[in-house]
Amino acid sequence: LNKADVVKHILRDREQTPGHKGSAFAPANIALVKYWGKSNTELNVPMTDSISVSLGSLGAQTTLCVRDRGDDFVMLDGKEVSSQSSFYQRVKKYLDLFRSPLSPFFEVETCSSVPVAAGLASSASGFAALAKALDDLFGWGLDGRELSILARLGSGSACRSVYDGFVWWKRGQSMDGMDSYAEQMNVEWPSFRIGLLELSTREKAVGSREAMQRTIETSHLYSAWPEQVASDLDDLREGLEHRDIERVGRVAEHNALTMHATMISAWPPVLYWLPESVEILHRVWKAREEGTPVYATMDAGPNVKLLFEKNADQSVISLFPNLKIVD
Ligand code: 2P0
Repeated sequence: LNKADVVKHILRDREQTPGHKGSAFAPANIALVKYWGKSNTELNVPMTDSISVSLGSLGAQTTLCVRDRGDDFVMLDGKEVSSQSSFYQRVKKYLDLFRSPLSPFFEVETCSSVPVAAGLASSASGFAALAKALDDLFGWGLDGRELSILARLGSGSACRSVYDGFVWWKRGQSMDGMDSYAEQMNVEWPSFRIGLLELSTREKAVGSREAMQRTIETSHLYSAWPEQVASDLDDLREGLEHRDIERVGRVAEHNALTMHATMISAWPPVLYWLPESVEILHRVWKAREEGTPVYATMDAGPNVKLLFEKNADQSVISLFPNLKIVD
């Protein structure tokens, strides 16, 4: 089964005539229990479940309409994206799944409020917003499960960006990935805070797609990863139910460091950290020793994200003056 079969299956009884315009917003997300490794690289079906938190108003706003000739036209933050760029190619390849004689080409305009330098995957909010904008353009009326599956075909983590709040992506069991989608968790925690520390604007050396594949193929530590994730998922779910920042922070930080340990043990090694990343980790641990419940998580880049509660925000800001708190 390939992506086109999945799309055909989801859209089998749906409208093919596009409307004038579709638009949608999707938030970025940060995983607290990470997704690292696929059981199906074509369909982005993950080896394990993962849990994330969406970033409110930080994300992608996308508007879409049909063009009847030429080629796809892509704008990002008000600028035309070159058809030579990998960004354009990735969008085009995704749109290939939705073409018909009534919609041969598309015009896509995306505005991203995700700070580029903060190391937040723009592909997650980008593909979630694109899937939702397509749904709006064609008037399909897809439900969350279907939107999540379509977003996953663009980028794995995008399937979590279909929702706000805390989100659980179930890896599923079936070969075609039809049961691999995200759902919103029933957790209200308005005082939970995420802080972003921007370290580097440099392009990452290895993309996460290649890095996770390399980890699976070459790291002996990878066999321990699914086990760690299974116990972290239970631990995190309970921590979230009790809004227990010490438990949620501990699980998230431990899970992130285990993911990095696993990829560092790949060959060639995948080490996203810069000296500043390590320095910040030490500062986080010192802050905890001195009584501030603040925790760190890191993704496929050198930047560090902090997790804490609202009542700690003054002390966290005084320790990390450059922190951008997500609202
Ligand atoms: C996550 N990351 O759970 C993990 C943690 C990065 C580190 O999902 O190949 O862009 O498109 O499925 O989703 C980044 O990987 O990869 C990611 P693809 P994706 O957020």
